[in-house]
Order: sequence, then C-alpha cells, then structure tokens
Amino acid sequence: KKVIFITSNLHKVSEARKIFEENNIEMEHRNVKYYEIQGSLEEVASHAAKKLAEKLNHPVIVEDAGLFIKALNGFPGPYSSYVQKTIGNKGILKLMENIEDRQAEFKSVVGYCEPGSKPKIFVGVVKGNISTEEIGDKGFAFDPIFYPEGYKKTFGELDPEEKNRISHRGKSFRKFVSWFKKQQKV
Ligand code: ITT
Ligand code: NA
Repeated sequence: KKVIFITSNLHKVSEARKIFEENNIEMEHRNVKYYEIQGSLEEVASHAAKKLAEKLNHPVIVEDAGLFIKALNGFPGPYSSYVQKTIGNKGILKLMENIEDRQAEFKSVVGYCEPGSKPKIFVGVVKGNISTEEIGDKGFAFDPIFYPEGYKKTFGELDPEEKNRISHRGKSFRKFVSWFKKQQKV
C-alpha cells in the first residue's frame, strides 16, 4: 500500500525517502498547498493529515517540525519555518549572544491518516545545544547551529545517513514505519 507524503520541503522528502526505501514502503511525494492551523506540532500534524486524507481520498503523511530553544522559552518552536525564513540562523545566534544555557531540541511530529479514519501521530525528539557560529553545509535550515547531544559535530557537518540515525525526523518516521508494517500484516 502506497503512502503520499505531502510537504513543500524537499529536504524532508530526501531524509524520509531513505527510511521508506529501507523498509520497502512505497512513498510518493506531493506538494499540495493546504491551510495550516496554529497550534502545537501535534495539533498541526493531525489536523493537516485528516484534512488531506479526505481531500485526496488516499492515505497521507504530513510532518510538522521545529526547533525549541530552552533559554528562549521554546522559541522558535511552531514558528520555526517563518523564523528561519526571516531572521535565520544569524538572528537566532544574535538572540543567543551572552546566553550560557544553549540547550535546545528538535521535534518532529508525523501525522498519518486514512480517509474516514482518525489521524495518528508519531513523535521524534533529539536533544542538543545551540552553537555560537554556523558550522557545516550538509543539512538545511537550523542544522549548522545545532549540536546533537554527545556529538562534536553539528547536524550541518553530518552525512545524511548519520543525521537520520539520531535525528528527530529519523525517529518519528521509523516509529511510523514500524507501526505501519504491523498494520499491513493483518
Ligand atoms: P512543510 O510544512 O511543507 O512540510 P516546512 O519547511 O514549512 O514544510 P515545518 O512547518 O515543519 O516545515 O517547519 C519546520 C521548520 O523547522 C523548517 O522549515 C526548518 O526551518 C526547521 N527544521 C525542521 N526540521 C529541521 C531539520 O532537520 N534541520 C534543520 N532545520 C529543521
Ligand atoms: Na509548514
């Protein structure tokens, strides 16, 4: 059975595609514009998955993600996409100047829904720290300013496979995949 992954973000697609391929699940990417409610990542992902499953009359996946910085009370969180496009990494580093507590986490929420059913969500989190400068050019968006816990490299310095192994997105999509495979057997 095929799943349609709806996103405007091609970086998400390439990271997720590896996980689908490793598990022999057929995934088709589509960039369908839709209205995103305001709310937590969980609310946004489940609402969008439900809406899009009915609209396309097909099982769909969406993913809502964000970077939550502790010293900034969780900012940019649900506003990550907008903040990345406006103040960017330089703006975040500026806000973090002279702040000693660099703790942050990336969170990814996968929303899955089949037409006529309730949406399900799968959450992945990776803890880490905000750097003091941008390092690495391998990932996207906030990757060059995020040190995953236990690593001396930023996400921007990791190969895609390495990032996937520990990332919020790797975790949420692997959770989805393991649930999805169990469903297929019945
Ligand atoms: P769609 O909603 O169309 O899927 P988007 O890019 O708008 O694409 P989100 O609403 O989930 O996605 O925004 C999350 C933002 O957080 C994203 O645009 C990036 O700026 C940032 N982000 C999410 N995951 C990231 C990652 O793995 N590495 C770096 N930045 C990330
Ligand atoms: Na979005």
